[in-house]
Amino acid sequence: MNLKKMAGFRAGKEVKDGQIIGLGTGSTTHYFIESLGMRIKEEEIQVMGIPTSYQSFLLAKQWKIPVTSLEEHDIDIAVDGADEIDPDLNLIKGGGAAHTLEKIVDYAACEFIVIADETKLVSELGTFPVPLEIISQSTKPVFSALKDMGADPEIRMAKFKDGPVISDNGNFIVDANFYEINNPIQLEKDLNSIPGVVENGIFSQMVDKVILGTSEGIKILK
Ligand code: ABF
Repeated sequence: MNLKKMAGFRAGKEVKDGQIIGLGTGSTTHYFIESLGMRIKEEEIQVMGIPTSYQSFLLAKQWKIPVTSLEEHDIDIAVDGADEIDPDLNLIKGGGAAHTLEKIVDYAACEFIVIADETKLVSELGTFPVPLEIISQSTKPVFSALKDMGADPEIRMAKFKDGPVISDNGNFIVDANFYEINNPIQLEKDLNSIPGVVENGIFSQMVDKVILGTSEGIKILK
């Protein structure tokens, strides 16, 4: 049983005819976009998507989901993945380096739904390093500020390109390992106050619902 597929397809059922949908990024959201495309084809529902990355834009095109923008439409529901989910439904995101646009789209939505398999649930955030999108010229002072905050930062290096990962917005990604995060709400604010940080991957107090694929079936967390 593919737990990510289970969660993605269950989220597809949440969408109502006529809605504007934030299309998240990642391997779980991949299934959600597929399920939306199938509903458009089979049920002829009229929806539009607002992508959070080149990946979700291309998938939307592949599944013939009409695409729009925040300039033109407000978002009814955003559906997105996560790297870690804590008991208060705070998240770490950005493993796919798309967290800046994900945060803009997810936070703008009337309802923000997270889809994940059960491995993403943690008792406390921080095992997964916090991704930060940064302006490349700010690397040295950003590293210094992160170390002062107790983190071990690393520039994310590309696998199929020499040098660093470059985000969809043309910036570097830094993975800051805090090991344990006691106050994600404060840390989300503090990280964005470092000059050069475009956006960080902590998403606190914004999730309305988590659809979790588990070996015992779908679980809904609110
Ligand atoms: C995106 O998808 C990212 O923010 C996050 O890194 C990732 C979640 O992982 P997965 O590919 O397992 O869905 O939402």
